[in-house]
Amino acid sequence: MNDNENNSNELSLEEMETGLELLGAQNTLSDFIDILDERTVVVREFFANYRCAAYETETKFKVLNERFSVRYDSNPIEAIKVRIKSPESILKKMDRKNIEISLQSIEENIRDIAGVRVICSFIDDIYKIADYFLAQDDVELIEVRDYIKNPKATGYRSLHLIVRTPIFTEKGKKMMFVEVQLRTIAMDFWASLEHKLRYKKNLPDELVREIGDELTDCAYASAELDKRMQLARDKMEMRKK
Ligand code: 0O2
Repeated sequence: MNDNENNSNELSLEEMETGLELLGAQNTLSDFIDILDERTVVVREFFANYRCAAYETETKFKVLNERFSVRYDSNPIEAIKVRIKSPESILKKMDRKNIEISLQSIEENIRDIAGVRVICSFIDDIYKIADYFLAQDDVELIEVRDYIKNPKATGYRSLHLIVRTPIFTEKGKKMMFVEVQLRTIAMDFWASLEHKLRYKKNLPDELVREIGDELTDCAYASAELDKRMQLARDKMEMRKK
């Protein structure tokens, strides 16, 4: 909303002050604003920690890509994307998993607030990059979900790693959960389009089913494409030796 718009639902400072007095509040308006600010700072710090963890992890992959380019004369990583789960998406997940609503409980139970997506050219590169990443002594592996070897029913493929990695705050070292999703360009292309189509609203059930089947077929086709590209690369590598 435009700042200049006059919103009749908003209270002026004087009205808020009078309201607090009427409620018999002990705090002055400035105390009240301080309390709100403190809470906001805690929440901002909470999300900032995840952003830092995602940036630290992103840097690790950038560095790995650089090392590979020197050593093997190739860049296995095409792109890296960082995302922080939205509060709305966190709340939905908490509801689905029946998790108590508190920052501590979110921190302990939701492990994909910081997400780093690494897009590689070839399937082999995914496993190679994952191995080098996990070999770093400040990366603690919590869980691997290999949706490349075992695709989801939708056809979704990616290698998911849940790790814990440190960030360094003014208060000291803090271990943070990060979810890393490694995929090929074809896997990413499919997942991005599928995500857009799957969440289109107000479609009749019949059409949703039909599109779902079509998308699963596309996933098989894109997996086939990945295999053929890998084979082509293997042939070239053999030739070089
Ligand atoms: P967003 O917007 O990326 O946050 P868990 O509670 O961890 O056991 P969860 O979170 O369902 O269960 O874990 P899963 O299925 O291993 O991985 C979830 C993430 O993988 C999703 O994040 C997607 O990013 C991706 N994903 C999984 N299945 C599919 C799929 O069928 N299609 C697409 N396009 N992506 C998929 P979020 O939390 O759903 O969303």
